[in-house]
Amino acid sequence: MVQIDEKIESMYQEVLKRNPGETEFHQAVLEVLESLGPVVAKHPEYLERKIIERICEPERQIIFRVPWQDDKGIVNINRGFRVEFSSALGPYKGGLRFHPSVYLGIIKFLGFEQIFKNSLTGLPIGGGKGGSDFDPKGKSDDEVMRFCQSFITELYRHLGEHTDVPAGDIGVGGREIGYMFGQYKRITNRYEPGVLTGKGLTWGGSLVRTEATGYGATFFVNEMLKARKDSFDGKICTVSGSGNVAIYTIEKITQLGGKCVACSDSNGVIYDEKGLDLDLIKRLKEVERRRIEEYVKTHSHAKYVPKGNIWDIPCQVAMPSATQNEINGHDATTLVKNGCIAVGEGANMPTTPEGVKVFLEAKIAYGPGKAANAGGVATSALEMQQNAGRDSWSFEYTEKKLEDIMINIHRNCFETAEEYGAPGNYVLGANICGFIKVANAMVAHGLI
Ligand code: NDP
Ligand code: 2IT
Repeated sequence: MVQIDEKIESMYQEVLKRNPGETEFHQAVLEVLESLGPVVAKHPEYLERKIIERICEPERQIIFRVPWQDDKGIVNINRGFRVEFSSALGPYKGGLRFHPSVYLGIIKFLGFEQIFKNSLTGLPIGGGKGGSDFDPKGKSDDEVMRFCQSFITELYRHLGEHTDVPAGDIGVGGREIGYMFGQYKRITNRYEPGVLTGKGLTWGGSLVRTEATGYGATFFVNEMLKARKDSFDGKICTVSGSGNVAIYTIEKITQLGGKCVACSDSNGVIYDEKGLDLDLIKRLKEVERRRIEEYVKTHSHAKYVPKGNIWDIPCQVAMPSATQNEINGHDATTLVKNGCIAVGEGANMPTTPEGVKVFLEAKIAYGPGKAANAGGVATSALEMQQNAGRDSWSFEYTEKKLEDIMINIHRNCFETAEEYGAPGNYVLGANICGFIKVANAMVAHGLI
């Protein structure tokens, strides 16, 4: 058992008891609670008001049936979720994940992380997350549309620009947001763009939202490198996944002078020592919805390793951008041994607790997801801002805002870590800085 402040230990035990079997949620809670000992020592009011116990209990959890018909006319039933975790700082905000592995424990870990991530952005957004165990892989556009329509036909009653504003996550991108927005509009008879983010550019979307998570994570790593008087210039980088976050991480790293040599999907790893051909990856993944192994059909010099482990490939910067717990203790040790000096988490909780320990002990620049990948949701908040003002901003203006937000998050995490006696520990910095703002709002709002 990891040592945590004893006052907090019993709170964690209570979380385990109240949420049996939700291992990812337990992991996310423990990681935050482990940072909070010195915070409650300084702020006894948080203990009196039971802020930690309250923050670990979602304000509302919605679980619903999603029936839909496939192209053969066969009826399918999936389960839908929306966990509205915290509205202390604004309307519930967070993505929807469509993946067969989704169950309540995954949505709760993501929703819990989202509270602190959204707080770090400095923008007025609370934390929530949702999704379904629906598997979009291999489904036709019509099947995806019917599923999305059924999903939103139940969820719409809980949404609203001042209430709860979903967006994308794994398996949910522009296509799915379009179908959900269309159905929301039809049911409510309201053109309410602020109800979903990640919309298309001609119907309320924001420039840079597509790029935001990957660009933001890369800006964050760039700041960590600058703090060590270093840069991306000439660095060999590996980026796991080949979805939205991975693609725009590769793009920004390349723009900043780094060289990405590997990416992946759940089937295997692509290694291209000449540097990844991003135009090809975009065409395969964004346009044709194919698997990454097809990369080698165009570039025969590149290698595809089925079931390969991307973290075995030597790199100086690693950007996990696929899913939770994709870097274990062994992978982290391999990365450090192979000369990795920085890790920026585009994905949510991609590193296991053992892996995190390895990175912290090696004192490499380690940017945890809730700080490093906050650029996606921050740009969602910018999309909401543009929707509220019936405005649309240029790419350059929006990207500059994103970069400033990431610089700010980095500075706040860096300074908080120093203030609490753990210089360079962005895990502690992010957890404490994210938590305090939410806790103070909760104290101000009274016992609700
Ligand atoms: P996408 O669906 O666009 O891409 C996901 C990628 O990760 C795919 O390459 C997928 O491979 C791979 N992947 C997913 N699940 C697994 C798994 N269980 N094992 C191995 N590989 C897997 O999703 P995003 O790029 O949007 O999301 C990636 C990560 O970034 C997630 O952790 C998400 O929570 C996080 N994130 C996303 C944000 C956003 O704005 N989209 C914002 C902040 C964080 P395959 O096709 O084989 O499944
Ligand atoms: O994990 C995340 O921050 C997201 N999937 C983006 C959430 C959002 O509301 O843009």
